[in-house]
Amino acid sequence: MITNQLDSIFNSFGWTNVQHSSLTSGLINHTWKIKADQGEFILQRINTQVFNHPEWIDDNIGMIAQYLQQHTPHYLFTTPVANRNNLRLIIDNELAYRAFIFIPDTITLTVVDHPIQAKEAAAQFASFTKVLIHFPIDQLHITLPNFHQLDLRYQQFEKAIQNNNTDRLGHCKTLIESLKDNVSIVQQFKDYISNPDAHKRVMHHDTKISNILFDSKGKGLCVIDLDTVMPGYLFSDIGDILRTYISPVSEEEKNLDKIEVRKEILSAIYEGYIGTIKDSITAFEMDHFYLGGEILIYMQSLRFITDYLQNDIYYGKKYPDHNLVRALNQDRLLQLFQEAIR
Ligand code: GN1
Ligand code: MG
Repeated sequence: MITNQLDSIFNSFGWTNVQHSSLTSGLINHTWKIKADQGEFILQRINTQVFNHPEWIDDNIGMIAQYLQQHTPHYLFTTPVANRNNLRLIIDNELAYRAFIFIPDTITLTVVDHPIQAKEAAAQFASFTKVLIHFPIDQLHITLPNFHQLDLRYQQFEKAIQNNNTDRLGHCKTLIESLKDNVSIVQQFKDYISNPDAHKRVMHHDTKISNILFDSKGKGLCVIDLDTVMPGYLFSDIGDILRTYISPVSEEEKNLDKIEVRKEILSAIYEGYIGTIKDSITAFEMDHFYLGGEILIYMQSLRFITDYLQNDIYYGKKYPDHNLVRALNQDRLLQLFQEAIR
């Protein structure tokens, strides 16, 4: 069924003799590597339940591509390719697709196992925001409203507890207490975004290591997966880098004893990110580097447990308590992170 659907997409791009393989590690969208007579491509299907306006993603990327072309033409930026009808976004059966040219001799990583990788990736996300520091930000669409709005995520968590429409509440009492104990992070978030020295900037909002292309020597080349590119604050990208790079195991790990904060990775992230962007940001933004980590790790635990209490309506799951495990994992990471930065 999916293959048939993809056939019509392949056809719309005019690709012949297509071989495709699944690449995704994300929870929301799906990605394939394509080999065809016409070349090698990356094909992505956008989850339109999450992104209600996929055309906004396309608009944003188009505006940014044009701006970069004018101001920093040497900056490597991957723009979707047009199909035979000259469309970069193809809607088929209520699903949205787009394709990128595959840049040869590049690789992506799924885990950080060396500080150099963390530094390179952090530097790439920082340079993305830096080359767009004077971009007229109000022109960008908000592709996901309130995406990293921690106060709202907290309200959703409280509502899920109140509604209690599953028999799952009893499974997460201790976790819920621990999350409530950390509620002061919500106030710190509010103080951050209302501070005049925290500026709205063009942020990526999904900075996991697999969203960086590396060359064969391990040098970071560019950022990819631009669906969540929209106005935001530095804490978002810094925080999600910290959240997803510092531990040797990911949010999927069930054995919480394997979660760790690797100090050498922490320093590498700071060097890579701040080293790249320091001349373009405020002292306030720099000083709140680690708060970003607390906000994003905390928010992720809230989002996973909220989804668990709502019967897994948002994140995919592979086993019944999957979202509970993810939430517990992130809560442990938060605790270890707080110990590491104090
Ligand atoms: C989702 O699909 P993926 O993995 O790129 C989510 C992120 C979460 C992440 C947790 C649009 O991203 O915010 O941090 O899962 N993206 C959206 O794994 O909700
Ligand atoms: Mg993504």
